[in-house]
Amino acid sequence: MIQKIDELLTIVNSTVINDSDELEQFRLRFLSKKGELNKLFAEFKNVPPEQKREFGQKLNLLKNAAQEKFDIAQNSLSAHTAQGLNVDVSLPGMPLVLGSKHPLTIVKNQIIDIFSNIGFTVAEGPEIEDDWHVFSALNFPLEHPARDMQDTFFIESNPDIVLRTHTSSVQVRVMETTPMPVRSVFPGRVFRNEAISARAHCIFHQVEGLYIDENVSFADLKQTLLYFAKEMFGASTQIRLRPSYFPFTEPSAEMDISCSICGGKGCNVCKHSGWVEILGCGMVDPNVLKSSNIDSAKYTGFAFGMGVERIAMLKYQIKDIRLFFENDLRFLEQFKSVF
Ligand code: 2U9
Repeated sequence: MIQKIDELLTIVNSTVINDSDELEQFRLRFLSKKGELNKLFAEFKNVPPEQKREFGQKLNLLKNAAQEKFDIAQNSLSAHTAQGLNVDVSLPGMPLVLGSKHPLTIVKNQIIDIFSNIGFTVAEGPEIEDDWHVFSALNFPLEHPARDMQDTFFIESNPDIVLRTHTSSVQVRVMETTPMPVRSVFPGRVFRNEAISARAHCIFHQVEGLYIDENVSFADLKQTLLYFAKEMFGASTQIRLRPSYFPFTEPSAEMDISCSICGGKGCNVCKHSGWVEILGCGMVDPNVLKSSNIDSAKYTGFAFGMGVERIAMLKYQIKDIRLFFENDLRFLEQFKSVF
C-alpha cells in the first residue's frame, strides 16, 4: 500500500500538464470522487495499526502534491488562455544567448578612452552635411578632387548637401560654437564613393582629434600621438612622422608605428619595412581657424585623423575590411571575450 503511494507521488511530480484536457485527466485520475486519493483514503481502515501513522503521513503528502500541481497548472492555463497564448510556463526557460560588442565598437571605445584619460572630451555631429562644413571651411580649393562626384556622395536634389567624407565637419561646428580652448575627439561614420575591396569600403569609421589653445605646438602633437600609439599598441611601440599634405593642416604629416606584428624586424603586414601607417595629422591651417572666426594670431592647434577599421585590422590582424560589415557570427563571436 505504502509503495503504491510512493509510486503515485512519483507520477504526480513528473506529470507535465500542457492544456485543459490534460488538466481534466489529471483531476479525474487523482482528485475526483472515484480518483486514486479517495480510493486510498477508503483503504485507511484496513491498514494495520502499526502502519497507520506512516500511511497517513504519505497519503497527506500525495494529496498536497496532487492538489498543488492541479492549482498551479489551472492558474497558468487560465492566465494564458486569457491572453490567447498556449504556453506552458512550467517548462524550463530558453537559454539567453549573450551578444558581444562589434570589434569596431571595441576599438573606437579604446581610442576614446585613451584620449579621455588626457583630458579630451567627445563630440558628435550629423552624417548628412553641407558643403561649408565638409569642404569650404576646411580650406578645400574649389577644384579639389574630393569635391567631385567620383569621391563624394551628393544628395541628387541639392548639390550643396553631401554625406560627410570625414568627421572634420564636426570640428568645424565645434569651433564655430564653442569658446576656446578646444580639446576633443570626434568619432563617427563617414562615406566615400569608393569601389569596395579587401582594403577599402564606401562606409567606414573615423576618430579625429583637435586641440586648439594658445601656444599649442608640433611638439605637443608628437608627444600626444606617441602616448596614443604606446597605449594602443604596447609600451615598446615607436612612431615616425613623414611629411604629407592635407588642405586643412600645415605642416601635415602621416604617422607610422613600428610594426606591432614583427616588432620592426619585417613581415607581410609592414611589407618588410618595419613600419605601418596608422594616421594623418598636422597643425591646423590658419585659414581653417579664420573660417570659424578664431583669432589665428592668438591660437594655434593640432589635429589628427584615423580610420577605426585600419586600427582594428592592425590590432587583430584582420585581412579584409568587408568582414566588419557582413555581420557573420563566425567573425563577430571571436570578439566575445574582449570588452
Ligand atoms: C579641423 C582641422 C584639421 C584632421 C586630420 C587627417 C590629418 C588624416 C585621414 C586618416 C585616415 C582620414 O580616415 S582617413 O582616411 N585623416 O590624415 N585628418 S589631419 O584635421 C583637421 C580636422 C578638422 C578643423
